[in-house]
Amino acid sequence: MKKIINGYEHILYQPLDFTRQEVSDRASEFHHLLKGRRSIRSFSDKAVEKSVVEDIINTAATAPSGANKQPWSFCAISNQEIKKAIREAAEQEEKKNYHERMSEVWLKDLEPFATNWQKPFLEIAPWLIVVFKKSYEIDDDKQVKNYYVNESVGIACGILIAAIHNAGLVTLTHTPSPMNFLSGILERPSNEKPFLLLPVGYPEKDVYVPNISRKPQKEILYYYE
Ligand code: IYR
Repeated sequence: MKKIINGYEHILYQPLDFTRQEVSDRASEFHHLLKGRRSIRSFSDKAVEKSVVEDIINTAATAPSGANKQPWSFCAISNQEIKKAIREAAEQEEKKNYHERMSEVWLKDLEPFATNWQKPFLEIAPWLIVVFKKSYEIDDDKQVKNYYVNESVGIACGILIAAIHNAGLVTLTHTPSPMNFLSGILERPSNEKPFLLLPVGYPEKDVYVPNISRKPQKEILYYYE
């Protein structure tokens, strides 16, 4: 079934046809699944198949985006030398962050997470996914701006993180700061800026995570019925 609207072809949307019970069960089950997600900083070097990484990234790329411009690129890195170069560059910046650039308040806020400038997971995790945002496209040497780039790429990253967890893998939303070094190491074009770095793999055996909780519903959900 096709229609021309505004001069453009439209196709009939096929909605998922669940019963009320299925809707209710699926909503609850998905919440239960994602409730178990945790940011993990200690990885096993256990391999993850390339096809899995591909499925996860293709899932992220289903995200809605401003005018469907899909203003993202995903770099999937398993090459050991490149991972090492990324670790070294990230640690160089993080060392400055922890020792010079971060405020006392910030360092205090991070204490529960037991973080520091060292990032061994960048070499140990079997894959690093670096998400780049494209503020503009280069068309015949002209710059054409994209829309709602941060929102679009942020949504894609959210879906990426959900897909990683759904597959039984773990990740960390890592933003070494500044992270321009990623453009150089990965030789990305000038219209791409690094947005997020996610190590992907299995957790190290017996990994501990901070005993922190999510805000109660009454602090985040306001009904207007
Ligand atoms: N980028 C640093 C510091 C850091 C900052 C925040 I906000 C965190 O939630 C966690 C870490 C690092 O990766 O260690």
